[in-house]
Amino acid sequence: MKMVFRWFAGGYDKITLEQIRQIPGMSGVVTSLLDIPVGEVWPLERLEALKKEIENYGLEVEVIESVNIHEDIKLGEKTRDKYIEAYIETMKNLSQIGVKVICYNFMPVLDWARSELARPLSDGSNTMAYKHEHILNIDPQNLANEVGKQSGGFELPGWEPDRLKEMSITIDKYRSISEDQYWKNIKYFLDSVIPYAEKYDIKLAIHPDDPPWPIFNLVRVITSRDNIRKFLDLNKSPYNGVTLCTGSLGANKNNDIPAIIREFSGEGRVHFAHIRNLKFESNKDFYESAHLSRCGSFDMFEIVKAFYDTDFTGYIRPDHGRMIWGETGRAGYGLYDRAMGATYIHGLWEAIDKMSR
Ligand code: CS2
Ligand code: MN
Repeated sequence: MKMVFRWFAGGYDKITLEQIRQIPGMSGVVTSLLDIPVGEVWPLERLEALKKEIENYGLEVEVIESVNIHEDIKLGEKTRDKYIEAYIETMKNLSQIGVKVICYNFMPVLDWARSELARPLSDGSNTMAYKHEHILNIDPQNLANEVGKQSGGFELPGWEPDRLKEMSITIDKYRSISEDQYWKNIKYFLDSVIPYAEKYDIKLAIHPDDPPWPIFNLVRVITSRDNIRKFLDLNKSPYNGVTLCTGSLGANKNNDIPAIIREFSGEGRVHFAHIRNLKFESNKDFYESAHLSRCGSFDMFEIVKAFYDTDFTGYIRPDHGRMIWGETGRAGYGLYDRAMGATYIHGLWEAIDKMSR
């Protein structure tokens, strides 16, 4: 496996490449061009400059998160082909700078949802939290406003302004789309882009829906073992794979994360892993804890061991962390807690590796 760290390029991050290179065992960053509107081609010159900037710090840029999918593709509108063409062109440009994996998601309109971005914990740190009751009783526009207010001025991945602008109109369009139709739209996308993924040698890795159940009556499908199986069977190329995000999938207690990792990583269909822990407060309520098993509800040893035992050769990044030591910044994406998360995962990996020799 290769350990990587999410970094928001183009002045969107206050964490520097100089800081990231000093985290032990970091091979590279996971990044994107946040200013390019969804549906437009990422220009090769911009990507070449980005690669140069990152490589100056001895870091690689082999994983992109995300190249977002235009709503017209998800909705299956007639205009989708033009956006699919742009997607393929972006993949081609990314392949030219040596990108190996693209993480994306297929959630309607919204990406992840939380009810609080900075819940104070008893140790003085703060973290993101999800209260189901709150999400049930708020409309999406108000949630977007709340997220905006709590974000401290940082553009949050998944809550980009161009996504929120026409949110209510887009949400209305989804009302007429059945789950069955949604699966068809996913398949149409996959069958269009996967041949090019093969040609350009870039693996596509869908991110699970977060939380893994419908919110605001919008369909959500990448939510469970069975649905991931269904997704992978839509197009059986090994280039059609998943980003195994423990915190997103694991928010549903019925999802047995180590078993899901063993199954799909064992088949070589997991290309990227997001590793983080959650602490459940009730069935559907949780906060994002520190990475250690003892701090949350997941068995992180079993999670890392499942990757190890299936000879996982993809990329791992520590997912969201808390804000600690007085740090302020983009919710979930501070420096310190994620750096400790990465080191902890390295520690588990080394121990498992040595024990199994
Ligand atoms: C990420 C997602 O910050 C997060 O919650 O895990 O926003 C992720 O980047 C996207 O869903 C991937 O497309
Ligand atoms: Mn994730």
